[in-house]
Amino acid sequence: MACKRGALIVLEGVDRAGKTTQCNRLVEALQLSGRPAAMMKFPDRTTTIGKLINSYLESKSDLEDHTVHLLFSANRWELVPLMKKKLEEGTTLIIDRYAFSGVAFTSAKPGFSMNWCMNPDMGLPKPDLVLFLQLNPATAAQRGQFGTERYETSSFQQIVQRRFEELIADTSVNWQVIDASQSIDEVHENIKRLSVKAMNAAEDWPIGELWT
Ligand code: ADP
Ligand code: FDM
Repeated sequence: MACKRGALIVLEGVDRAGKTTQCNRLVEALQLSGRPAAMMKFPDRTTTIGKLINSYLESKSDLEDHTVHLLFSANRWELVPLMKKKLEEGTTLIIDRYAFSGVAFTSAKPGFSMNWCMNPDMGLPKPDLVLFLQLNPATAAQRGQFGTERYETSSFQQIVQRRFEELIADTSVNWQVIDASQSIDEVHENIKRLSVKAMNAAEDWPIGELWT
């Protein structure tokens, strides 16, 4: 590696926990401090696969449950060459949802084991840090109603939350749970501190492989 690599930092959490707000704030703060950083988001709805996913999420089309799970995973794999290129160039990537959402959402459907759901994402670039924005449903509700997309119901989201809790128990991943009920500035300060620490720790290590 000619230069120090960037870190792969993922934000996960329930709907309206503040993931998108905090990804934007973090990228802005890192760039202002002179550290190259870029944001990515999964699903990336702009690719051919992403457009199929978008149509499914908007309930404009139906897809068989295994099939859509594999499409979400394929949507990550198709961006792996770009992700690796950026990381190796020294850019830190801040990602809004990743394989953890993939597993939590599909395994919340009847008949899906977490193990089956994890398989297609095994070997993806491993995040150096996964920040879980924790927010109780009552506080989330105060931030606005659910939208109209698939999965946006409180009963489904409760199961998703339980699946996330099981994933957080996996110590092979560097999870940090953040109290997302604090103000936007307070959450940002916590996230920035943990991210800078993870960036400094990652620079001398190769990119890992998730769940292998
Ligand atoms: P997510 O990406 O997790 O669904 P968003 O970042 O889109 O969440 O935020 C959802 C809503 O909550 C937005 O209106 C945003 O301005 C607001 N919000 C985000 N973080 C906070 C916070 N810490 N306190 C209060 N409102 C917040
Ligand atoms: N989602 C997201 C999945 O079901 N699987 C995945 O792999 C990923 C990355 O898609 F309901 C779900 C989670 C959420 C929806 O919504 C994406 P946003 O608002 O674009 O994050």
